[in-house]
Amino acid sequence: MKFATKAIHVGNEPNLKEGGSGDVVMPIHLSTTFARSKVDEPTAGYEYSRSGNPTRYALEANLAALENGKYAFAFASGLAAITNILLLLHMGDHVLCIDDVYGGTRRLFTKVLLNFGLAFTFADFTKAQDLQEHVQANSKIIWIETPTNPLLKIVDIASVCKFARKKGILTVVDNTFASPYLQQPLSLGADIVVHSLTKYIGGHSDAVAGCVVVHDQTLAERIKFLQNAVGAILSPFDCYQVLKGIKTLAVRMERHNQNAQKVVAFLSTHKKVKKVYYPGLESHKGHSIAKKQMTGFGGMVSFELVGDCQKTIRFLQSLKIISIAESLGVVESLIEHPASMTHASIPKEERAKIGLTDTLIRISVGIEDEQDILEDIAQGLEKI
Ligand code: P1T
Repeated sequence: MKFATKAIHVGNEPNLKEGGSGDVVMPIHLSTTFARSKVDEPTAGYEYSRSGNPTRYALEANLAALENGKYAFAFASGLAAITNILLLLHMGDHVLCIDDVYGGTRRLFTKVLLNFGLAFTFADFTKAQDLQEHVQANSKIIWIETPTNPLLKIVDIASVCKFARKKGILTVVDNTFASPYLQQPLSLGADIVVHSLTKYIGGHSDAVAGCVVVHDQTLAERIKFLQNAVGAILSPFDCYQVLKGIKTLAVRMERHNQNAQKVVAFLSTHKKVKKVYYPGLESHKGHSIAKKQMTGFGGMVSFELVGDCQKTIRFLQSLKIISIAESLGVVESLIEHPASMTHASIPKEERAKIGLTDTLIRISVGIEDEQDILEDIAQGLEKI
């Protein structure tokens, strides 16, 4: 089955058996618990909704299919999914993380999990040959975001996975920015894929959610255990919302790609724009790797204006259709100032080290008419 078909059908198969209702949409199973006819055996396969729920299983089956994985687990947010992965580790273990990651991920690592005896190194290993100098004897996970948030760096997934596998280190790819439509890390050798479903996969700014996808059965069993033991599961209603969003993922991603390319072309030639970050640009350092491992360059674009931070803020506040808001990957175009919004929890000197300046702007190009998006940006630039 091809991607767009899987997105619509997997998990939503109508139950046409005797007694089945034939719904073409997975119903929302709100029951918190499931009755059984025998004490020692769940009669219909379900016990208690934290450990298993029909609507959640439908979403999880769909997500596993989209990522070409075998097992998926849905969580209450992207950060809840990320936390559950880190709970695979033990005190004293080390994580090597790409230096440019979502500010909330970095905050979780450095301000929460560090206190539980895990160690973290943030480094730019976009050139996979640089990995050797950063791994330690106790390294257990290499954490990749690609494209990264917000600088849109590209990490060579296949090369990193090859290196990690030889050393017995797990590779985790946060695939939120690409979505499984554009990139499938498990097929490139990654052990674990994580998503904030709040973004492209859900796509409509109406559900905060996350997921973990794996191939390996032993890993899957441990993650399932943690999902239940920790309890940060996704509610049946939100599972339904995400399943509904997924049905249009393929068409939405095509439009995000097209609209972003138009925005990039416009910004790249504008005299008030200093720099554009987009992996689709031939001048982007990771362009050839992006071309190899992605089927499109996505809807995220970052850029810097000529001038100072005040000018940057003035531009953002003069936009009319594009909303200033955190989040991304949704039908509406959103714009933000990472230094004071999504990445404000990272100390300024750390931000400076990775090149995240106070004049950086990140836009999540939505699927509105491209002309309206371009006109809004143009009128905003005229005001500064
Ligand atoms: O917001 P939540 O669903 O918990 O997902 C966290 C998360 C994980 N990974 C990446 C790459 C992310 O971008 C995010 C959330 N990011 C934003 C809210 C943002 O505006 O960048």
